[in-house]
Amino acid sequence: MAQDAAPPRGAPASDIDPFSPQHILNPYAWHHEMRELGALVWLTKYRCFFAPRYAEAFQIIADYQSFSSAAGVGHTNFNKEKPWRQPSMLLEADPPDHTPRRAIVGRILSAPNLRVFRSGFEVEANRLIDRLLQQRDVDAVPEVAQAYVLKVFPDAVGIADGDRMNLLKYGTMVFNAFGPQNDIFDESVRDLGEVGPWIMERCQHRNLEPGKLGDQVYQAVSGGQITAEEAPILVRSFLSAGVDTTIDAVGNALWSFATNPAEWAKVKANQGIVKQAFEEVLRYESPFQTFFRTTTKDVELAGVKIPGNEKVMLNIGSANRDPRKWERPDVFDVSRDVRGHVGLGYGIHACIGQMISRLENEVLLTELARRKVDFEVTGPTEYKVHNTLRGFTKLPMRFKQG
Ligand code: OVV
Repeated sequence: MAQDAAPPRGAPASDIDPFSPQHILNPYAWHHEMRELGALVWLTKYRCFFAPRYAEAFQIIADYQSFSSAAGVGHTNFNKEKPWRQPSMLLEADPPDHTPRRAIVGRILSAPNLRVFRSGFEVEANRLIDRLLQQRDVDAVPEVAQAYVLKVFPDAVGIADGDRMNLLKYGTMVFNAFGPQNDIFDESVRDLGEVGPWIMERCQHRNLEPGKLGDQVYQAVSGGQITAEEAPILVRSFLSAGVDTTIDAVGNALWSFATNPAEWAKVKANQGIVKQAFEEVLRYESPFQTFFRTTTKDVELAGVKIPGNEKVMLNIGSANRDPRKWERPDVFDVSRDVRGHVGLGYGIHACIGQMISRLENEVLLTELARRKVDFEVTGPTEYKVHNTLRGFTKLPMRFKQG
């Protein structure tokens, strides 16, 4: 690891490129290296700080007054550069603007409001499992994770069937755009085509099934809580954030259990631990790995003075495997006390869709466990080369009745 002779601004420096395909595909070794290097590391290539350990990552996401989201949670600083799309009203906003929007959407995505969806998710999970037990050999990315999530989630939002692969193209772009404008970013822009307008059309009230989650956002317009112009942008957040992340979580869960059969045996023996086991998946293989905040003023962090309007990079995958916080962090252990993991963030910007994503995953895992289904990895897997998400592009698996 080459280091500058004089590390800028009192922090150790590294010339590593966290967004190179090699590092994306094998993240845990360089996470370890960065955590050992320091609590705050200056990335010479991107001219920004990186907080690789749990304590500072937590401090940053908890302190939304010093570490802003309104300048974007990607590498692009909206104070200096124009964002590629109209900013999210939730993700890319600070209080006070953020607060009422969060309250409205938070209520729509709350556990009590989602209860009506459970039985439908169970039906779809069981249909899928029937299919898997018949086929036996599948690529679990398209045939399990994508098939299930692209069915149940857009249905819950109230999006019509058809062209749902567009949701994946859009999500890929949205999450790659949180990284630097590298080749990975350029490729997802090229793939985008007419998907942007397609997404915005799906967000219009006339295209959303009455009573479902998207329509509920528009009901807040008639209630006077948000304006008619704001509603489609809020629905856009569902479609941006809710698809890829949950698909990756399903794939990462299947892989984690398949490669740790003793842990799956515990879940089969006691489905009461599914919830906790899924949280361990989020810690062990966090789908949303990398994002940024922007300092609102001079801030001192880990003894380093960071000037205002500077990007600070976080990696929750690294925080979730920091041995300063976790015992045996590289071990997948569904029995551990996983409370405090930051796989879904923390504080005012903690994942607002966490209850529906958990519901999707918990229902699928519960049904697999209840039916005593076993699954194994049967061939070479491939991870996505993606600026911010960790998940599989290829996951060959065999499912069988245990
Ligand atoms: C958490 C997240 C990721 C991507 C997009 C959005 C949110 C959004 O609100 O659009």
